[in-house]
Parts: sequence; structure tokens; C-alpha cells
Amino acid sequence: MKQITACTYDCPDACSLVLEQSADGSLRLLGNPDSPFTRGVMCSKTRHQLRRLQSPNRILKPRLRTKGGWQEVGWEAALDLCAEKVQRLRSEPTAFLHIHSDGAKGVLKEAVNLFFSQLGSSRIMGSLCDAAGFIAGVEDFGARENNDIEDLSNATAIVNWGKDFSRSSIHTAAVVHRARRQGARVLTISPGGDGNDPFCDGRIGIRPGTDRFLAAAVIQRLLAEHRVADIAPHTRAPGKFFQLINSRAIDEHLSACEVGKDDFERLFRFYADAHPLATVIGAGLQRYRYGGENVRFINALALLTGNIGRSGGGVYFHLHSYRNLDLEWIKGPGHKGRRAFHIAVIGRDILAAQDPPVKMIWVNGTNVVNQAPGALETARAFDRVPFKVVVDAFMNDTAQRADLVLPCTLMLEQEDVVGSYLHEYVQYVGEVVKPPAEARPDLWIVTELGKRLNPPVFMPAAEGCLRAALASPHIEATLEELKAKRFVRSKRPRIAFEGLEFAHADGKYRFPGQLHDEPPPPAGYPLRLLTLVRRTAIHSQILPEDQPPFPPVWVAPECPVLQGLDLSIPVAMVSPLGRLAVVVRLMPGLHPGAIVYRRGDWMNRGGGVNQLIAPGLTDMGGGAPFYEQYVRLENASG
Ligand SMILES: Nc1nc2c(c(=O)[nH]1)NC1C(S)=C(S)[C@@H](COP(=O)(O)OP(=O)(O)OC[C@H]3O[C@@H](n4cnc5c(=O)[nH]c(N)nc54)[C@H](O)[C@@H]3O)O[C@H]1N2
Ligand SMILES: Nc1nc2c(c(=O)[nH]1)N[C@H]1C(S)=C(S)[C@@H](COP(=O)(O)OP(=O)(O)OC[C@H]3O[C@@H](n4cnc5c(=O)[nH]c(N)nc54)[C@H](O)[C@@H]3O)O[C@H]1N2
Ligand SMILES: [Mo]
Repeated sequence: MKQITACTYDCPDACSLVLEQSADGSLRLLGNPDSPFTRGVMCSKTRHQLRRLQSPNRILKPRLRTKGGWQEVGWEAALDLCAEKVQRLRSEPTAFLHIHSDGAKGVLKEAVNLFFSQLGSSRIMGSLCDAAGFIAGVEDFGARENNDIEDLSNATAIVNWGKDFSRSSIHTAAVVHRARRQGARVLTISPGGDGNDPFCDGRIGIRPGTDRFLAAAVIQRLLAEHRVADIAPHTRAPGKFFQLINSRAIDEHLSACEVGKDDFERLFRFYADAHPLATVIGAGLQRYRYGGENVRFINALALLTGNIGRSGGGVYFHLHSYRNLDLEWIKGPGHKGRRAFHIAVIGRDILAAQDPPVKMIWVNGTNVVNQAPGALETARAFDRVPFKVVVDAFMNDTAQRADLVLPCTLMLEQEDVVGSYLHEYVQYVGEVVKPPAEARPDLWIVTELGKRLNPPVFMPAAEGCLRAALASPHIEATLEELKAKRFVRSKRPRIAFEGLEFAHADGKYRFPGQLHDEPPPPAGYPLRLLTLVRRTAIHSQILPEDQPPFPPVWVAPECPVLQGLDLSIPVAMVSPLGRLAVVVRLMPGLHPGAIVYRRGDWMNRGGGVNQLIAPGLTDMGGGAPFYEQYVRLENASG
């Protein structure tokens, strides 16, 4: 038997999937060959999902913290307890903080937020993901829009600013591959740590966090050679921007980003000579203090070379996953006025909260203690809050700090509708695996809780939520049609900003107003810590049984830190916030001032790199500047 569904991981690709059940009952998960975009290919992380569902470490019943440890309780008792705790906070709802993310994507997971908006509880703002780069695009273009990802195959050249095609989006890699077969040349710019070699014709190494200077250098040369496209009527104050670019010499820009003359020449020739040229921007380069600025200078370069608003050109960055669905109704009436905590500094904000302090936390769809920077501070903040409910399926670093853990259903066990932050298809997600008897979807949990409150908080039924989401101007499909077809393409134009009509009120593009210096490493901490995605898992959704006791890190063979380090005895990676025992490996091609860690392993299994990373905010969007952190390596006894 074959059943079709879609991947709900927090991954751009949102693959269409087929679950095959053979006569003996065994299950196989495969890519769906009938999908117009994902075309039968599924990545290696999704391959692990069936094992996750059946893991012996999965939480199968509600668990209550008691003095002696964890005690399993029934759903009735668990919900009654939650209701009693929430009821006490009805008169001061902002003492109740809701923290959520995209553990599983979908309309019904988003709908859970309506429960909290009706209560008027505190919410989170910003994001741990792509907020700086996203808002950079909004500042420049007025809205975050890409050409259709399929149009990337029409490029004659592609410049990839630090997206790891091989790990973070295999279907972007597939389109890049198609473009190359048609003759496109591809250049990647990165400090290393990516698996892009099979997908590109060359790589330019760059000092981490400094892409804005490389883009500025190319723009300056274009200006000097009068090669800038005639975009002035479509932009606001270009002269001021050109002054900013010319306020330093090209050599100064290049030394700030540590790019040599030959590499600069190569990149300049790409942007000056290839038309149309598409620019792809990864999320890595916006995980710095000036991450938004990095993206804005690259956007400007694409515009000034005449590559915006045309087929084969464009700038590609993450889109909004739900842009083709209507989820406005979830925000509730008082959204703007609700008390909000920055997720990127969540521990600090909880600890500092007054009038009222945080008295209860509800977490769903995020391992926030593990994934937000400043993990030890977040853990401390959780310990200070009297009552924490965590809805999850595994005893990760966040669940471990709960007072009550509620077991949720997981991907393949839940009906839903998803969009994608890469492609234009909205998909129906079928429930194809029977969930464990006592696992529940998030929406069911808050619905049952709402009924127990006085006055009650009512939640729409799942079907109503899906129908409301589909009432969007961007797609044309009823729920029945979507169920039958499985995927519907949005009606958005294939080319973004055609005619150079931008989404700002005056229709004009905006250039960045500042170019900030990149500070040198702080004394004693020479290595910039790049905490990158891993191929075989989505974020921290790694089975505890798969985590090695000592996480590996990679440095360049010529990394100066290796001198004076004895690799035959244990090594610690140290930041001002803490230390982690690691195993050191070599990665040729990596910037000598960088160290790579594949993020997502748990503190309670010997990992948890966010213990070492300082909380903070990016220049735009309330993002987390994870890669701003510097560390050192030392022998553990040292
Ligand atoms: N050091 C460092 N840390 C980072 C980053 C970085 O660059 N460096 N980048 C980060 C990025 S890009 C992101 S997007 C975030 C991701 O951070 P999170 O959003 O916290 O992502 P996950 O680690 O996947 O945690 C999701 C949790 O949801 C659970 N879950 C799965 N399905 C469901 C469900 O249906 N319901 C409920 N209630 N739970 C479910 C999973 O078991 C898992 O524990 O963090 C990031 N953290
Ligand atoms: N397998 C897998 N896929 C995923 C995820 C996952 O956890 N696992 N998570 C998904 C999510 S939510 C996200 S946000 C994306 C993230 O996907 P990516 O955008 O690929 O993000 P990162 O892994 O953070 O960074 C990727 C690359 O950025 C480069 N880089 C780092 N710093 C710089 C810099 O200063 N300049 C330049 N030019 N390059 C730099 C590094 O070479 C690194 O390989 O992946 C998604 N896909
Ligand atoms: Mo992300």
C-alpha cells in the first residue's frame, strides 16, 4: 500500500513523500516521483524519521516532575493540572510565556498560537533562523520575494554566497545542477565548511562575517568602470550609497574580508560580464552581528548589475513559509500589544522580566534551551520559573527542565497543510502512520485545555483551520481539491519585482546607509565558531542513542592554534561562557581563523554548543548572531 504525504521538517524543501507498507507490515519512506518540484528525491535526514517514531527513547505518556523524579500521569490529570495553573494567571496573562518554533511545520501547528493570543499571554519575537537576512530583503525591496526557484536554471552564472547546497537544501542543489548542465557557471563564496564543491566551478575563501566588504569592493569597481546598470530612477538616494562605497579604497574592502586580488578579479568578472546572473544567499552569513548588512550589500550588487526583475537573475534567500496561506486570523486582536520576549536572548529576558515576572512557560515545537544562544542562562531562567510545560516527544535539554512533559504526535502521524520557504507549492500532509496511543497533536492539547478554563477558550477544529488557511489570494484550491491533488502551485509571478517595481510605498529600492567595521578576534579567543547544519538531522532532532560522547570540531590544517595543542589527549573548546570536551579533526580549505561544529547535539549527552555562544541580537530582525562567537582550543588539563 502507498500513501502520499509531505515532509514537515523546518527545511526549505518540503518534499513530497510516499509511505510504502509491504505485506508483512514493514514501512518504507521514499520521495514522491509525481511531485513537480521535489521529483522523487528525499534527503538523508528525513530517512531517519521512521526510526524516530519507533525510538525506545520516545516519550509515550504525560510525565510530571515529582521530588523523586518523573511520574507518568494520565491525560485527564495532566490537563486538569495545566488548567489550574493557567486559570490562576487569567488576571495577569503576561506572566504566562508561550515559546514555540517549527519542530514540525504546518497550519495546525501555527493555529496553536491562537490559543495563546486569546489568553493574551506573552509571546516571543525575532527568530533563531533567518530574521536578519529576511528583514534585510524587506528593507531593500520592500518585501521578501524571489524568482521562482525553477527559474534559477535559466541563469548563465550563479554566485552562491555561503549556502551549503549539499546539506541545507538538496533541491536547490538539483536546480543548480540543471543550470550547470545547460552551461551555467557557479561560484561559491564561503569560509569553508560547506559541501558545495560538486555543485560549483570554483570557490572564493572569505573571512567569516565580512561579505559586505567583498560586495562593496565589486560595486566600487563597477562604479569606477561605469558598468553600473541604469537603475537610478527605481531607487532612492543612490548617490549617497555610492559615496559610502567610495569612502574606503577597494584594497581596504578586500583586506577587511581577506579576499585576494585574483579571487576578487574572478568575482568581478562574474558580476560584470555574465547576464543574467543569479545570486543565492545562505543563512550562514547573516548569523553575525552585522548579518543584515552583509545581505543588504549583496542585494545591492545584484540590483546594480541589472540582475533584478528578470528571468535567470534575482536574489534568492529564504522566503516566508506561509506566504501563500492566510494565517492572519491566528494572530488574534491584541497581537501587536502583547508582551514579547526576544527568542535570541530568551534566558536573559526571562530572568529580567518584572511586572509581572514569568510564572509559567509553555513550549511546543522547539528545543529552545538547546538551540538558543546562551544555553546555560536559558536553563537557569527555566529553573527560576515555577511551572513549565513542554510538549515534545523526546527528553531533550528543554523537556528535561519541564515540570510537565506532554507527548506529541510527530511528522507522518499528523494531518496538516504546509507551504515551503523555497518553492511555490502548498501541500496536503496526510496522517500516514498511526500515532502511539497516548501521543497527541498540539492543537488537540490546547483545545482540551481551553475547554477546562473558566471562561473557556475555544479553538477552531482542525478542518476549519485548514479551510481558513486556504482562503488565500495566492492559491486556488479548496481543501477537498488539495487533498485530491496533493500539491497546488501558488499564483505568484515567476519573476519577482519585474519592471523594477519594488514593494515600498514609493515603489523604489532602498540602499543600506552604513558599512560597519568587522572587529578583530578578542584577546585569547582566536577562532570564529561556525555552528553549521548537519546532513543527517534537522537541528536538534537527533536520537539520543545516535549522539557520540565527544562532539567533533574541524579546523584548517594550517590553523595556528594547532601548534601547541596535543591532540593525543582530550581537548576543550572554550569561550568566556563555558567549555566543551571535543575531538579535533582537520578540514582542508577552511579559513584558518574558523572552527566548525555541526550543531544540534544535546547538553545532556555531552554536546550542546550553545552553552558557549553568547546571546545577542543581529543588526536587523531580532535574529541570533551565533557565528559572532569566538573560542579557543586547549588541552583539557590546561
Ligand atoms: N549554535 C547555533 N544554534 C542554532 C543555529 C545556529 O546557526 N547556531 N541556527 C538555528 C536555526 S537555523 C533554527 S531554525 C533553530 C531551530 O531550533 P528549534 O526550532 O528548537 O528546532 P529543533 O531542534 O528541531 O527542535 C524542535 C523540537 O520540536 C519537537 N517536535 C517535532 N515535531 C513536533 C510537533 O509536532 N509538536 C511539538 N510540540 N514538538 C515537535 C522535536 O522533537 C524537537 O525537540 O535553532 C537554531 N540554533
Ligand atoms: N540537513 C539539514 N538541512 C537543513 C537544516 C538542518 O538542520 N539540517 N536546517 C534548515 C534550516 S532551518 C536552515 S535556516 C537552513 C540553513 O542552511 P544554510 O543557509 O546552509 O545555513 P548554515 O549551515 O548556517 O550555513 C551554511 C554555510 O554558510 C557558510 N558561511 C558561514 N559563515 C559565512 C560567511 O560569513 N560568509 C559566507 N559567504 N559564508 C558563510 C558556511 O560555509 C556554511 O557551510 O538549512 C535548512 N536545512
Ligand atoms: Mo533555520
